[in-house]
Amino acid sequence: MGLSDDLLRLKDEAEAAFAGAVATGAAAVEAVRIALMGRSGRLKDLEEGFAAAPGPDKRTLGPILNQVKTALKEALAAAQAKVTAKENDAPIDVTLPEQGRHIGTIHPISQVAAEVEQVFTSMGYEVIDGPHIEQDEFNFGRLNIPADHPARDAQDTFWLSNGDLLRTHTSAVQSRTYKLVGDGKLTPPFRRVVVGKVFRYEAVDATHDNTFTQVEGFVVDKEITVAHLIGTIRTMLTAVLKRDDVEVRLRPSFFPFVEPGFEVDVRLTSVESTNRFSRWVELLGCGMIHPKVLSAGGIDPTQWQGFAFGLGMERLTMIRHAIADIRVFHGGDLRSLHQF
Ligand code: FA5
Repeated sequence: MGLSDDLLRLKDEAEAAFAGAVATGAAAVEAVRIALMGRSGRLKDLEEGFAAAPGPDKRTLGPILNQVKTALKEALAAAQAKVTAKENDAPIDVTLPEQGRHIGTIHPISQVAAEVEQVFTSMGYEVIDGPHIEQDEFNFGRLNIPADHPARDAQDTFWLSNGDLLRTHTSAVQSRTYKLVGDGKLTPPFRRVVVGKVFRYEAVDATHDNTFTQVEGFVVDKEITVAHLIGTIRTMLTAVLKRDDVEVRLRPSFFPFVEPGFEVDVRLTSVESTNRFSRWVELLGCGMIHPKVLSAGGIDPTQWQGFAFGLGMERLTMIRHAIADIRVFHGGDLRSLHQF
C-alpha cells in the first residue's frame, strides 16, 4: 500500500535527518522540524492522504500514522536534548582576558546643567525648553534686532534654505514666552529658565566653540530691579561654582533686548597664568528686559518689568573644574570626560 510505505519511509528519513542535524546545531534541528513536521511539511501531506483514504484502508493506516507521528516527536525531542547538552558542555577558555566593563559617566555639561536647574527651581523658576531650529522672528525680530541691525553680525549662524536658522542664543525662548502672553496662553508674573544648545558661525579657540550651551533665565513681575538681577546671579554662581578663588565683575554692555545691559566677567586667582581663566573671561550677558521686547509680546511695560540673563554653560563648567580649553566638551575624548 503506497501511503503506508511513504509513512514508514518518512519515519526512517526523519530519524536520520535529526541525528545528522545535531552535529550542526539548534538551527539545523529546527530546519528539519519545519521541513518534516511543519504546517506545510511532509507529514502534513501524508495526513491529508490519510484523510482522503477510503474507510477500510483507514483502519490499517491509522495505527501506522500514529506510530510515525510518535517516532517523529521522539526523534525531535532527542535531537533537541542533544544540542542543548552539547551547548552546555562547550569548554570555557579560562585563559581569555576579561573584557572589562565600561561604565559611562554623565557629561560634565549635563552635570552642571542639572545643578543650575536645581538652583533655579529652588527659587521658584519653571524649567522650559525651545527648538534648536528657530524662526528669524523669535531669534532676532522680537528681540529688537530688525533685519538690518548690526547686532546680527555678532551672532552669525547657520541658515536653512527656508529662512529659518540654528538659534544663536537661548534668548529666542524669551520671545516665545512673551508671545504666549500676547496669545492669551500665559499671564505674568513668571520666572523661567532654559538650558540648551546654541549655534554660531564662530572661529573656535580655547573659550569659543561653534556649538555651545546657554542658560537663559528671565523674570517678569512687578517692581523688579537690577538688584534682583545681581542677587540672582550671585546666588547661582555661589551655588554652582563651589570655589573660593573666583573674582566677579559687572560692567555695562549693550544688547538690543535689554536696557540697561551688563556683562559679567569672571577670573580665577589660583590657577596658573597659562590658564585662560587667570585673566577676565566673559561669562554672561544680562540686563533689564527692554520695554520694546515686552510690548512686542503683548506685555504692558508700564505694568510689568523684568530682568534676563544668558550664560555660557561651557565657560561656567570650565571655571568650576578649572578646565583650560572648551574643546574638551565636544572633542569626544573619553579620557578627559571620564574625569568628571
Ligand atoms: C547672548 O547670547 C545674549 N543672548 C545674552 C543675554 C541674555 C543678554 C539675556 C541679555 C539678556 P553673548 O553673545 O554675549 O550674549 O553670549 C552669552 C554668553 O554665552 C557669553 O557670555 C559666553 O559665556 C557664552 N558664549 C558666547 N559665545 C560663545 C562661544 N562661541 N563659545 C562658548 N561660549 C560662548
